[in-house]
Amino acid sequence: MSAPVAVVAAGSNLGDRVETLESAFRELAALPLVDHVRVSRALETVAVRPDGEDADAPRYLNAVALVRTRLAPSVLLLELHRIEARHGRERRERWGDRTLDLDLVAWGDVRSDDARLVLPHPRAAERLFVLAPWLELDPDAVLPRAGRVADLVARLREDG
Ligand code: PH2
Ligand code: MG
Ligand code: MG
Repeated sequence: MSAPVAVVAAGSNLGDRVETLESAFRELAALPLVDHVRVSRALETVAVRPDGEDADAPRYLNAVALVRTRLAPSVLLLELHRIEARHGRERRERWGDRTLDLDLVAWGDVRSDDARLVLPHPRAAERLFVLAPWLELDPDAVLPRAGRVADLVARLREDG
């Protein structure tokens, strides 16, 4: 049986965003027990803050990687945090500007309500900057708990 697919969303709105995303995905692909990585195109997006879109903030580049891996979700998350740290990620304010954010959006169809790792990512269903690049890589993608990614994208585009 082939290894499960994890969905990793990347975002950067500080520094050399293209170089940061490319190098983060290279590091992801080089992890042990990661067999195969497919990366979407990068989208330029307006920063979302806790109180809505902020057109004055530096814009993000967002992309998604589909990762075939036998790393357990908690181990993969730890590795994502290590890659973020190597790219100078600082955690000061919630949803503040950052050199690199790597979120584990889904790991196979696993559902988890563990405080350290909620799966799927609790806000993924509302985020076009996660769902649109994911859909590009997999037109049949399903976000557990929320439904078909194609339907979620269509709904967000209608509302948006
Ligand atoms: N990530 C956030 C908060 N806001 N906005 C955009 N456009 N892209 C992001 O990746 C993003 C965000 C928290 O992780
Ligand atoms: Mg995030
Ligand atoms: Mg994050």
